[in-house]
Amino acid sequence: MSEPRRRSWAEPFKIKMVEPLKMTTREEREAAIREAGYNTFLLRSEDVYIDLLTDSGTSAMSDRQWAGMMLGDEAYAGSRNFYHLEAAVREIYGYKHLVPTHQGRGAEHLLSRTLIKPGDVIPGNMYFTTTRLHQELAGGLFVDVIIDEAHDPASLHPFKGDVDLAKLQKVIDEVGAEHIPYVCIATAVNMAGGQPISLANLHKVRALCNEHGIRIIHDATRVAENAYFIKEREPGYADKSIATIVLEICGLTDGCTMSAKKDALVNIGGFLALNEWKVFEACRNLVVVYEGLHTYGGMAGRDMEAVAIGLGESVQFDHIRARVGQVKYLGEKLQAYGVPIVVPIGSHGVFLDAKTFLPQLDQDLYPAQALAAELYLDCGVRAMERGNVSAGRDPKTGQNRRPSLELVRLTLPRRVYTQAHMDVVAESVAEVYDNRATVKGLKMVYEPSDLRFFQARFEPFD
Ligand code: P61
Repeated sequence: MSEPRRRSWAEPFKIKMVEPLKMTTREEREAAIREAGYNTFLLRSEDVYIDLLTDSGTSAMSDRQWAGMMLGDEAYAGSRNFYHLEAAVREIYGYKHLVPTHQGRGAEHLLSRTLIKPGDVIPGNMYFTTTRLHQELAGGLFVDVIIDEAHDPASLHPFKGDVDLAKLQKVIDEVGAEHIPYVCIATAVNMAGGQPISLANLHKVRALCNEHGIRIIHDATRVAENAYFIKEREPGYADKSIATIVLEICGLTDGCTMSAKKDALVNIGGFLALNEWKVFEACRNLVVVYEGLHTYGGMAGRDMEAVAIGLGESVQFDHIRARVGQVKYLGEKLQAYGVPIVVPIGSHGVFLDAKTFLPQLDQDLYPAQALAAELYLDCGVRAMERGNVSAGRDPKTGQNRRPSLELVRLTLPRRVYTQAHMDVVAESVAEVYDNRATVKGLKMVYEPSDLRFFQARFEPFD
C-alpha cells in the first residue's frame, strides 16, 4: 500500500517588503539586558534579533490595509473611515453601536467607569492585567471563575477558557446579581496560554446570566483565533466558517472591548462595541473626555480604515489556519526537544512552563522573568514574563500573588516571521533548557505601583 500523501499548508501571502534584522554578540546582549534591569520590556528593540515579546501591534499589514491608509479621511468629525469601521463591526461581530478608542485599554477604561460602582464584583474567565486594573480603579473586584484546568499547564482540556458554572453561580449567590454589572468573557484567554472557550460553555453562561439579568461583556481581542479552535475541536462546528462562528460568539454577548492590535492586524487601534443604547450613550459621552471625538476616539482616520479592512482579513480561514498553525509548529518543535510548555498549544504564542523548567527557583525569585532574560542572552530572542511579576501584589495582603501559572510567553506577531525563524527560536530555547541547572533567580530592585511588569528592574540574586 502506498503511503498517504502529505498535504502541508503554507502562508497565504508572499513578502513584498522586508525589514533587516540585526544580530548581536553575547557580550552586547549581556550589556543590553543588564542595562534593561533584566526586564525584556526595557530592552531597545534595536538590540533584539527575533522579537516575540507580543503579538500586539506588531503584525504585518496587508497591501489592502496599506492601500486603505491612503484613503484616510482626517476630518475632525464624521470621517468616512469611522462609518466604514462601524459597518465592519456590525457585519463581522454583529454589535450595534461603536465607540472607537486608541487601543484596548481605552475601551476598558470607558466601560469600567460607566458600569462599575464601588463594591461591585466582576466575574471573568481569568484576569488580564489591564482589564483587572481598570475594574479595580473603578472600585470593582475581579473574581476568577475559569475552570480549574486552566490553571494547570499540563491539563489537556480542549477548552481551558471555559467558565466553571458552579463558581459563577456561587459568586452570584454570594454577592447578588445587582452587584455584578457584567461577566467578563475573554476569547482565546491570554493569561491561560491563549486557550479557547467553547460555544457550548458560552451558551450555558448566557443562560445563567439571563436567569439573573446579568450582562456579558466580551474581550474580543483574539476572537477569530478562538473561533479557529472551535472549528477544529468542537462537535458540530467543523463545517462552519470562521465568520459564522465569530458571529455566534458575539451574538451571545452584549458588547465587547477590543484591542484591534491583535486579531485585526493593525499597529494601533481599538474600540468598544455595545448593543444597549443607554450604556453606549454613557460611553460615548466619556470618550470625548478621555480619548477624542466619538467618530475617531484617538485613532487617525487612516488607522480606522486599516482596522476595518483587517477585521475582514481576520476571519479568513487561510489566514487564521496559518497564523495558529505557525504557533503550533513552534510548540511542537519545543515539545520534541522535551521543553515543558503549556498544553494544548495556544492561539497566539507558545508559553514555557517556568516552574517545571527551573524547579530550583522559588517563585519569589521570579523564574519566568529569569528565564526570559536567559533566552535573550542565548541568541537575542525577546519573550515576555507572565507569572509572579505580571500578577502583581494582592491589594489586601500586599504580598506577591504567586499565581499557579509561571510562564514565559513566546508570542508570534502575525505574518511577520518565517518557519526558519521558528527553528532558530526552538533551538535557542532547547539550548537554554539543556543548561537550565545554571540559571539563577532575580530580585526586584525597582517596583512601580501599577502594572509593575512593564517597568520593574531586577538584579541577579546570589
Ligand atoms: C499583549 F504585557 N495585550 O498580549 P491594549 N485584552 C487582552 C489583551 O491581550 C490586551 C488588552 C486587553 C497585550 C499588550 C499588553 O500586561 C500587558 O490594546 C486580552 O494593549 O491596550 C493586550 O489592549 C489591552 C502587554 C497589555 C502586556 C498588557 O501583549
